[in-house]
Order: sequence, then structure tokens, then C-alpha cells
Amino acid sequence: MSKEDILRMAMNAVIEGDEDTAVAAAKKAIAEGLNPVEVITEGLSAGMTKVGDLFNNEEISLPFVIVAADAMTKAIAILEPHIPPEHRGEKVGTVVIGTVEGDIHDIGKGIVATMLRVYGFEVHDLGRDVPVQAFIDKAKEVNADIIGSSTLMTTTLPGQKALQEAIQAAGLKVKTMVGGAATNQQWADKIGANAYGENATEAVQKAKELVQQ
Ligand code: B12
Repeated sequence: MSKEDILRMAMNAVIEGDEDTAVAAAKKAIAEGLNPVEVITEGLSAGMTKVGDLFNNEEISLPFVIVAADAMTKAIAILEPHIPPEHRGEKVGTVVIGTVEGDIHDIGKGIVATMLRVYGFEVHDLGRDVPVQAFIDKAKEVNADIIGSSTLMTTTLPGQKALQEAIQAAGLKVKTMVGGAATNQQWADKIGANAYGENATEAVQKAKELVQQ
């Protein structure tokens, strides 16, 4: 099977919410020596983008999104251990990351956390639906360089603003990075976040810049 065929298999498996095929595609990708990051970004994520479009256009309902997300999560779990570390040597920095309170979308945040680890960051992933105080407490505990927050819904965007305000109120010397489909550079500027990352690659690049400042 060619690389393109495997990527297409992964993408279609997510679109169809076919967990077994998604897992099979991930295993095939590993067996064929494909880059797991490419399979996540160009196969699985491409499928999830299509699912989002279909949901937007009301061509599919929420249960289909749920099975698609499950298929993607299972396939990522197969691929992740095979991502080779891009950084050996001293830790680049410490990041606390999570999805803000009220928001349970965590696939993209998980990919960002994985990629930061691959590039040498120590990452403390608080998961999803994370209250502001939990970000602050963890950042203090681990002496974080960066707090990264994710949100995919407009309704939970204020959580990132509240986090920014709480960091200032606590006098924490930590940089902030926001991301997730509901966010953009303008939003980051508006709330005073130090960086915005559109995807996992950009998140790594911005995080590296933040620790060098
Ligand atoms: C999968 C999905 C779900 C899954 C989530 C499973 C999971 N474990 O995450 C399930 C089915 C559970 C779900 C539930 C809901 N969903 Co939903 N969901 C999606 C969908 C289709 C895809 C999201 C996804 O995983 N994309 C793939 C990943 C790889 O991309 P990503 O998340 O954007 O992440 C990348 C970047 O954003 C960035 N990034 C992400 N986080 C961070 C963090 C930092 C610090 C940085 C720098 C970068 C970064 O890097 C990532 C990797 O490249 C989106 C559609 C969309 N267009 O986003 C809707 C969407 C986000 N959902 C939506 C809604 C409304 C809901 C529900 C309220 C539905 C309902 N009626 O119940 C619930 C939410 C309940 C809650 N309280 O949170 C809306 C939000 C609308 C809005 N603007 O407010 C969307 C946009 C769909 C739509 N068009 O209506 N959903």
C-alpha cells in the first residue's frame, strides 16, 4: 500500500467513524515506516476537518462526530509512541496545558501536548474542562514557563480571558499561549496572551520563541 493510500485510509476511517479501520491504518503506517506525525496531521486530522464540515452543514449529527472522534483518538494512541523525539539533551522549557472549563474538546490539545514533548518540553497536560485555578496551581507547582490553553467553542472563550486575568492577579511570571478552533491572533492580542498557535507545528515554534524571550 502506498503512503497516499494509507493516509486516505486513515482519513476515510475517521470520516466514517470506523475505529477498526482507523487503528488498522495506524498500524499499517507504523509497519510501512511512515512518519506518525504526518499520519496524524494529513490523514486523521484531515478526516476530522471533513467531519467538522459535514456537521456544520447539518449533513451528519452529533453521534457521528462522537464515533469519528473515538476512531481518531484510538488511532492517535497507536501512533504516538512511535513519534521519534526531535530533541535530545536539556529540557527546552516547562508547559502546563489544558482545555478551558466547560469545554471537553481535547483531541487537538492532545496533539499539541505530544508535539511539545517531542520537541523537548516538559508538558503537564491537565486534560479538559480545566478550571482557571487548576492552571494557576499547576503552573506554580512546576514553575512553568508557559501556560497553554485550548478552546473550540465561542461560549468557552471567556475562560481564556479569565485565565489571563488570574495570572496577572497572582503575579505569575509565566508566558501564555492560546489555541483551538475558536481562537485566533486577534483574540490572543485582545486578551493579552503572549502567543497564538494555529496548529501543533506552530504551537511548538511559538513555544520555543517564548522560552527564548
Ligand atoms: C470532534 C468534535 C467534537 C467531539 C470532541 C471529542 C474530543 N475528545 O475532543 C465531541 C463529539 C465530544 C464534541 C462535542 C461537542 N461539540 Co464539537 N466538534 C468537534 C469537531 C468536529 C472537531 C474538533 C477536532 O477534534 N478537530 C481536530 C483537531 C486536531 O483540531 P483542533 O481541535 O482545532 O486542534 C488544532 C488547533 O486548533 C491547535 N490547537 C488546539 N488546541 C491548542 C492549544 C494551544 C495552546 C495551541 C497553541 C494550539 C492548539 O492545534 C491542534 C492541532 O493542529 C469540531 C469542528 C471544528 N471545526 O473544529 C466541533 C465543534 C468544535 N463542536 C462544537 C459544539 C457546539 C459541540 C457541542 C456543544 C455539541 C452539542 N450540541 O452537544 C459539544 C461540546 C460539549 C462541551 N461541553 O464541550 C462546535 C463549536 C461551535 C462554536 N464555535 O462554539 C464545533 C465548531 C462544530 C460546529 N461547527 O458547530 N465535538
